[in-house]
Amino acid sequence: MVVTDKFNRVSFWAGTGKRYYMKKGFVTKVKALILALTIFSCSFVCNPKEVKAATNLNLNQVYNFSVTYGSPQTFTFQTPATGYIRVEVTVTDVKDGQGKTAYGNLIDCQASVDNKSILYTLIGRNSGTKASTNYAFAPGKTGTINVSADVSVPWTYYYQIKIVNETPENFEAEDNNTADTANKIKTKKVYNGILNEKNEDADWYVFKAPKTGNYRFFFQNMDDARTGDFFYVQGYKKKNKVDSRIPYTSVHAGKGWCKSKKIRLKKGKKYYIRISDSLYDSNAYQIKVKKVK
Ligand SMILES: [Ca+2]
Ligand SMILES: [Ca+2]
Repeated sequence: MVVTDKFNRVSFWAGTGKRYYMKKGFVTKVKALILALTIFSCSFVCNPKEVKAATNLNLNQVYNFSVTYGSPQTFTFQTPATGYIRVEVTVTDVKDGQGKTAYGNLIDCQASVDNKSILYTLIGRNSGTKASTNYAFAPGKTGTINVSADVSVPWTYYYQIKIVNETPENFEAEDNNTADTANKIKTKKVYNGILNEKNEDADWYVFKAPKTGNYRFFFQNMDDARTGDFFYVQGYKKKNKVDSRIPYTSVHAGKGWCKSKKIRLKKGKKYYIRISDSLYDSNAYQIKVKKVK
């Protein structure tokens, strides 16, 4: 936009985001406008990646795209209100410069949420579907997927993207990484959660005893036993006071429900559980609490 300021200078915005100034006597507004348009159009030609808006993808929808060498593609998505996500990518076909099916070269696919990498893989015609592991994030975070063909051949790679959103019942609500943001749990319900990559996630839960009595907490590692995965649980009498009745204990895949000792609580007393430190990435788990004799 061309304007004249109090110093009698003509200025205009260019596509580069800069404001350019000129003396009014030097150039007319019309000339400034022509120059602005020239620089703006040049910015399109010179920096196509900067001005091309990324395509936003919906969850649980299959998208078909194609990519060629020298034209990397960027997509965005938003993390869901509940449940967990994973990104799935499949190369469905590859054509060479003559339009014949080609094999051998791979495309590069990277996905991240909030600058945390969740997928980095090379995919070809025979790779099948490559998927990230499952991740639980706070709602409304922006995810990014970058796809590129890095080998300098005139091939076209056809591929599919699906961002899967699974929504188990009573699923944890991130961010619950501190006692202050603990998720509330009650008896007679099973709660589901996922620990993202090791040392990057902790899930806090708080239980408020509805009656004075004994309670027992149960934890289950939902990963396949063959993964050898485990995570840790720790009980807290208060937000910052660990309880030796539920010491820092590992919960292993394939072991079913692991139960705590009896915890005696007065009516209205809060008790905290911290689930953390999964050995590998994306450890799914369940937690429940029962009143016992
Ligand atoms: Ca979590
Ligand atoms: Ca968490």
